[in-house]
Amino acid sequence: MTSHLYGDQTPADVKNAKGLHLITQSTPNGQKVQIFLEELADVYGTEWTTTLIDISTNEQKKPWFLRLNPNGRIPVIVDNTQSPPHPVMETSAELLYLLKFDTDHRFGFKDELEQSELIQWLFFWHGSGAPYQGNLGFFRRAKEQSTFAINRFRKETYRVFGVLELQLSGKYTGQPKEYLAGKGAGKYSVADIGTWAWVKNWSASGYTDEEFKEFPHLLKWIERIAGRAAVQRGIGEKYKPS
Ligand SMILES: N[C@@H](CCC(=O)N[C@@H](CS)C(=O)NCC(=O)O)C(=O)O
Repeated sequence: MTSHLYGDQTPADVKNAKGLHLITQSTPNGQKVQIFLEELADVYGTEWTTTLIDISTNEQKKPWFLRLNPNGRIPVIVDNTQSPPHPVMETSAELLYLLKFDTDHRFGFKDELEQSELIQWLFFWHGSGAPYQGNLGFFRRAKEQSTFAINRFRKETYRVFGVLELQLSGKYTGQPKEYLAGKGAGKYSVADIGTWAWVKNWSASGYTDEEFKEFPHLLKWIERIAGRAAVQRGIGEKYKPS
């Protein structure tokens, strides 16, 4: 146990966790990590414990949380098998950290060029997808409505969806893909997990069926991934507040 990581105010289930511990709420960012842990459980029997918090109460801004993630945002994982325990913030960094448990490279690649593709798509969504779609939601829900801001983020998010469609359709590469990264048709990886958790909410983000008709490959990709048992568990009841 380290003195700086856990304090008097740290909830007991966080402080007493022995192995991998996830602190989350089932938002798109939380779901990325929830889904990957569920996938790891199916293949390797990976175990972890979970603390659900309610970000509307600003629990994530309290000192006990900031000790683990100074950015004050969920999700966070703490690997208590390390000495001292190792906290990981930022969802894409968390997915990459958890790849160490994927010893058979089921959700990542041994080949360094394929892994480079995975990292490109993971970063693409982290830097160019989540912030746009997240801000679109923020401004759509805001009491003070700004048409300028809504239009900006609506347009950019739609453009980014179009980039995913381009990659999956193979329009310029001649290689249609089932998944974002990997040779040939690609392989389901953490790049898809990180992206899917957000993109699946396109309708709730205010896009119409008509607009999404432009993205047939993206729609099939959303369905393909939604069909996985681990994905359904990762967004399911287990992560809803009791
Ligand atoms: N870039 C961060 C974003 C995390 C993030 O924005 N989490 C949201 C929930 S989806 C959050 O904690 N919001 C609460 C807050 O901003 O206080 C990541 O990928 O981990």
